[in-house]
Amino acid sequence: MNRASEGWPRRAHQLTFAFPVPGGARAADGWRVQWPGCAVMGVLNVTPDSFSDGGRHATLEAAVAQARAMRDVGALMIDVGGESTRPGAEPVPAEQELDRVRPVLQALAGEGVLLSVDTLKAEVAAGALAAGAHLINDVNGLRDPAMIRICGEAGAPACIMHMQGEPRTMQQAPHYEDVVGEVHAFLLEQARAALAAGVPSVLLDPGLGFGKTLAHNLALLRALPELTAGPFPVLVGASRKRLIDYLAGVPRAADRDPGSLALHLYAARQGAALVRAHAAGAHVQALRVEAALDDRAESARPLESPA
Ligand code: 9MG
Repeated sequence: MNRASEGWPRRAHQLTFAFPVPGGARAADGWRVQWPGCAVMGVLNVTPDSFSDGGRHATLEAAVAQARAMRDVGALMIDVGGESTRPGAEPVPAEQELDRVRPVLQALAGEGVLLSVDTLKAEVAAGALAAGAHLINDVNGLRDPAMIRICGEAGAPACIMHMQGEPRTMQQAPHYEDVVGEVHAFLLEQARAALAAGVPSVLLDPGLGFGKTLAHNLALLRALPELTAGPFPVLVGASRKRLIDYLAGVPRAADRDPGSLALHLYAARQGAALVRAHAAGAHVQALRVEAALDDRAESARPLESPA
């Protein structure tokens, strides 16, 4: 068994920012956020057609309340998205996407939580960073050179996700000769390009469900020890995805949190640094319990609190 799947020692992960951020400590090259083991990126969709919440958080107040709740239960960061990337989704104009995310970012600025923005448009990324976002989550993996330039100039980290095709058509006929090799090579190549352009740090993400069949998703999950063995923190996102339906027979997206949690705990054991989840509180709780059990088993240290 490899060390990552043994769960101990849980690796420390870090992201570096060129500007002060919540939870960041001053370092020689910027502000550093560090965490042990696997943390949670909470999903905050501000789209009317979100695949999981049908636009329930469409109003500013509801979105901000949801973000605060995820922060309060221990999510490391909140991922704010103004355009659906579910399979078959149509793109929206940049202006409209930015109009959805900007007020949420402005309302949450200074509220002590890292803010990521899920966008594949450079124009939206620039507007979001100006409005207070700390990190860009690009499902297009920084393929647009303008995206790399904007993150580099702002000194903001980026999450580089692998996607084959585009959301509208990506599930029609995904094809790879070697899904793990191709996805891994793409992520490393994009990471090198980003760092060379001044992006201070990156997260890598195999992009479950983005131009991938069930077999592709499973191959990538089984390759997590290899994907997480490198120097970059790896994010895994399976929350409420169709993959859970294929594995466990759960047709309604809103019913898929238990399966998502099981898959994310597996990913954490394989070395994932972050999981992207709708049910942030359940994930934080489960990851903490598992980490505490690992710690206790391996080091026989007493738990810090007797409760
Ligand atoms: C926006 N979005 C939806 N699913 C995602 C995933 O798996 N990873 C990342 N980085 N973003 C996602």
